[in-house]
Amino acid sequence: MSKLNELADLVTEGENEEVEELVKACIEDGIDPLEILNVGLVEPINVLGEQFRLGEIYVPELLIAAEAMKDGVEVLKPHLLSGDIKKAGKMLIATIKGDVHDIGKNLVAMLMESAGFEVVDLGMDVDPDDIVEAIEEDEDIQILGMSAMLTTTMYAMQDTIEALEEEGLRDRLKIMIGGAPVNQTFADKIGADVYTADAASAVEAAKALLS
Ligand code: B12
Repeated sequence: MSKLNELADLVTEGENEEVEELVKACIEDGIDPLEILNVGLVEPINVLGEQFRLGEIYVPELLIAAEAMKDGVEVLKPHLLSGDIKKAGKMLIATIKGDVHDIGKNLVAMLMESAGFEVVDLGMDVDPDDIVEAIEEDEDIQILGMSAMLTTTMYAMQDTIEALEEEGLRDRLKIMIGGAPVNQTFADKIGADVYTADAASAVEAAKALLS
């Protein structure tokens, strides 16, 4: 079995310490950090997601695997960071109100940082008013990124954009959205600038928005 397949199995089983050790071994073997991330750490979560959808596994199994994945990502993080001190721009990112899914949001934040962006991460379950306040207080923020994974929470993105409009802040920013239930049509509908399907394309889109 390849090291990356073994890593994916360990994430699935929630073996935190073994995941950390194997990520280190993969790095020592010279495997591309992005490949370690996508194949070894993220893919098993996607597979479990499908099993969860089919009712084959439950929330605890997901949580255990998600924690193991996060520990692996922490080990990997310094190897993804480019060390480029030139700031590409400043982004505020948050998982929207009512939603505690933060794995995807964290990956976007991490890849944005590795591409030279400064990232302010407000965390998960973030109220629109808190986003507005943070943007009001920091004039350097050029991009707002919002993540939602539930069909019930995606409309909190719209609430946030409306709240920004009310405060006259909307036109100061580029707004990016992401997460399983949203797409470009939804982005257009709520007045966001762009939707992207994954973290790597989020980086490309952010660069394009600011260029
Ligand atoms: C892991 C997970 C959980 C974990 C979350 C742990 C954590 N810390 O995040 C736990 C167990 C806590 C959880 C809880 C729940 N979950 Co859940 N969960 C998932 C699961 C399996 C994977 C999500 C994930 O992390 N994927 C991996 C990451 C890397 O992918 P991603 O999030 O899509 O992110 C990528 C892109 O979307 C994009 N992106 C993401 N955000 C952003 C932001 C920007 C700005 C941009 C540009 C791009 C971008 O880039 C990311 C990286 O490439 C999904 C199933 C799925 N297939 O999505 C269900 C899923 C989202 N959950 C679901 C449900 C129903 C729930 C619960 C309600 C379950 C329950 N009964 O309690 C609760 C909700 C709690 C809440 N209030 O939020 C449903 C939602 C259904 C719906 N239509 O709304 C899903 C789709 C599963 C299903 N098919 O039924 N869940």
